[in-house]
Amino acid sequence: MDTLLAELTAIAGPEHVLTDPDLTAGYTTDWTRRFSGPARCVIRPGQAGEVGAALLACARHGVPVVPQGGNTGLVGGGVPAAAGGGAVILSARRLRRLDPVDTLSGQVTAGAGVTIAELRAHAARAGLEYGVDLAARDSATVGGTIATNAGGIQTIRYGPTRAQLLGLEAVLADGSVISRLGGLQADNTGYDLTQLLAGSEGTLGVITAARLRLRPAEPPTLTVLAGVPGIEAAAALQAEIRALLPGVRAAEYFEAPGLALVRAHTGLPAPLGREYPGYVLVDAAASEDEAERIVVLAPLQDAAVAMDGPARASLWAYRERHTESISAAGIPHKLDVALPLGRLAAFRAELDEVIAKADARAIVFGHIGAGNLHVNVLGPDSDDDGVDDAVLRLAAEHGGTISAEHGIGRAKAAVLHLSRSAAEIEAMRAVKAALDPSGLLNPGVLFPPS
Ligand code: FAD
Ligand code: 2HG
Ligand code: ZN
Repeated sequence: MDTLLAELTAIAGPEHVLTDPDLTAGYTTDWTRRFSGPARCVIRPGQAGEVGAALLACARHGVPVVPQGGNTGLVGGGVPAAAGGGAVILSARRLRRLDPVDTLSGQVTAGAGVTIAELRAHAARAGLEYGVDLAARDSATVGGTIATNAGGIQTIRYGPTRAQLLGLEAVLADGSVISRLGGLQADNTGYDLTQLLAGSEGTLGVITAARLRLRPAEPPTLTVLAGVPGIEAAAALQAEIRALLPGVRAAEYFEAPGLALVRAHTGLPAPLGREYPGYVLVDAAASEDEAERIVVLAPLQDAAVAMDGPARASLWAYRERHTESISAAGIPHKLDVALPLGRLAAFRAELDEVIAKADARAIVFGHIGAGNLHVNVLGPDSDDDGVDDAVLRLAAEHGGTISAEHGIGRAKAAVLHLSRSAAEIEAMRAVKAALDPSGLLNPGVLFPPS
């Protein structure tokens, strides 16, 4: 056993340092299967102190560390580089503290390894709700969603993960611990290190716990799935519904090719009486009066309307099962862009030309209420970035961003400049250099090679 391995084994115990390829396989390849890299080992610390000791040991040996949560990330940020020199994967999944809900403040402290489903269920038992929800809820973790600043289906209602974040505990590259779990809602004392770590994608520190804001429970009572002629009509319809219903929580979009893949993969029946080029799914907390006000809208004449849990879930399945259904058809290039709502139609039309030139096919869906489209491209080889570049450039040309919610990871590090100015990248690099001077935390993620 090499010295580092011996030190890590002494820190976390032999059962929590994995080297057997059968055991590490689930950690070294990402959810999409597009990104994969060798790891010297996987360490699964059980508490923040062990995280600090592990980071110090790796630093002494000059070995890079890749923090990982549920490994549901879609931009390759949670697995080592393909040509990596054998990083240590630090899995935060065993950091499973989950304190009782503080109902007075509407807050909770959760360990980085708690899943979003567990957190949401915990909040619900106290009559409260955690504002972030996403289809990966059973595996995605508190730490991973903070590190990526995950969005999800409720972003238009409650904002992304950083909007739920009141404080966190994290271990920095030098092993020091920063801890702000006090839950102060008013605290104006200099740089906001909590928010700095949100969206840092494992490059500034390992998040071990977080203090999170909860919301009064507001169960959705109405789900509507309507067909539309295209994306422009979809953007208009969701805006019309949101103007009539103040309680809209989600406004989602998908298209006929995605629906066909979902139906082929799941065996679900057609959702509506006929086929449409596009579909809008809206979820809302609405009174019966409000519901009646919107079901008379012209585009909703052939809509499916659900008002109880199981019926709502069966409508959501058409949207939420896109990701797994696409993966069943191939290894996708996942491009997660957002555009001003007024630019969606122009972007969508030009996207077809870009995809045709690449001899590929695109499945387009997403959180249309936030202008966020998931462009999944099937066809090009995994290591061929040509189509990725073309689609991301197109989004930037239309005033959009190259990442709405999944982050930059390894997948988009080389094109960060499409969404960030040279001055911004320089400032971000300065922060990185100050907190991780040896560059051992997730090298190759977020920043283009210098
Ligand atoms: P991982 O994948 O393990 O890691 C993601 C990144 O965070 C990596 O850079 C990693 O280094 C870093 N990281 C992980 N844990 C820590 C930690 N404790 N400290 C520091 N850094 C850490 N994303 C959305 O935003 N919205 C969606 O609607 C959405 N839906 C999805 C649906 C499906 C079916 C799938 C498979 C994915 C979806 N995702 C979505 C993407 C993914 O779930 C999110 O990016 C999520 O935040 C990743 O969490 P994780 O725990 O799996 O992190
Ligand atoms: C979603 O909104 C996720 O379902 C995954 O962000 C998107 O698979 C994707 O591209
Ligand atoms: Zn999404």
